[in-house]
Amino acid sequence: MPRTALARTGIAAALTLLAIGAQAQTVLKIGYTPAKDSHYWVGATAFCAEIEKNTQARFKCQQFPSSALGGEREQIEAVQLGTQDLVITSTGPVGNFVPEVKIVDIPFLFRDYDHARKVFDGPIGQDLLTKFPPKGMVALVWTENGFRHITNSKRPIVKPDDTKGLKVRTMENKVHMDGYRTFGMLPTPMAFPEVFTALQQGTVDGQENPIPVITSSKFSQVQKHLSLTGHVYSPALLLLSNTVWSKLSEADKRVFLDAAKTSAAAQRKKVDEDDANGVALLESQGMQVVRTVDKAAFQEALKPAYVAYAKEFGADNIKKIQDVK
Ligand code: EAX
Repeated sequence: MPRTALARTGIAAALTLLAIGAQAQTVLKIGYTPAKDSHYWVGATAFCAEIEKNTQARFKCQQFPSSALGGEREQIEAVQLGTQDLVITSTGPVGNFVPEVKIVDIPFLFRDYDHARKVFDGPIGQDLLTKFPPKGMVALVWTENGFRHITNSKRPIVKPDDTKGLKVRTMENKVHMDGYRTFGMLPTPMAFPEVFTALQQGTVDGQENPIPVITSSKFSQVQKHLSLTGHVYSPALLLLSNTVWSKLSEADKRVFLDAAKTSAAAQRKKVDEDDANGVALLESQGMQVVRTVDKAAFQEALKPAYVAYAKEFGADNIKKIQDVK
């Protein structure tokens, strides 16, 4: 073969390889409500790095932090439809899609991080993950938002009575709202993208979220008081559209599930770090922090709600979660 022809063949072959490479690369859209550098971003970044590395870059991600793809309910709907590939979401709106999940949103159900992580990584949590595929989504892993605390612009909160009459933004979550009403507060459900402005304009007096959300959302700019109520554990999930999952090879499915585990570990680590450092940071930004909250009084106030929870979810099922050591 003459030299130029040989060169041409070589170039053509290289171009074909490039084309195959380009064709075979799938870019997955992953969204979440917290900002870049938040715990969700850490989780997403770890997941994306793992799948890219372990599929020889046949898969990579494009990240959409800061609610760029909407609130959590909207993003879950998009994942269900397959117009969005992945979402990391709190369980806030999840019970409206997969009712079995609602039980984990009961306030004061989990003693501490250890307890919660054990439940979600154990049989109870893993069984809940199996409820998602019939709803059009694969729940790859339980990850974490953190224990939620109340912030507000009016006064320090030590006991339930201090919340009386406060308009507090909550997630669109009936289990939370029913519980919080027993504290005395007026729960106002609202999608996350609206929260900062609502706090700024005084449409609501307060909100409740874990430290990593309070710091990454800069709520200290619009809230004076932080009470470390830890009134509910807020789990999170990494959800993948069935549309993507059903096209994956068995080997790629394994890669995605392993990547999800790595991601959850990284996200939980970031929650730990933010919980350890975030409160002092918020103080330095001008927030007044109540560290000693009368948790027993909050639990006492919650008793009527627990009667209703037991009716709805079964006292046995609640006890099964509480009994995990
Ligand atoms: O998942 O809506 C909320 O308050 C959530 O905690 C936030 O979107 C992160």
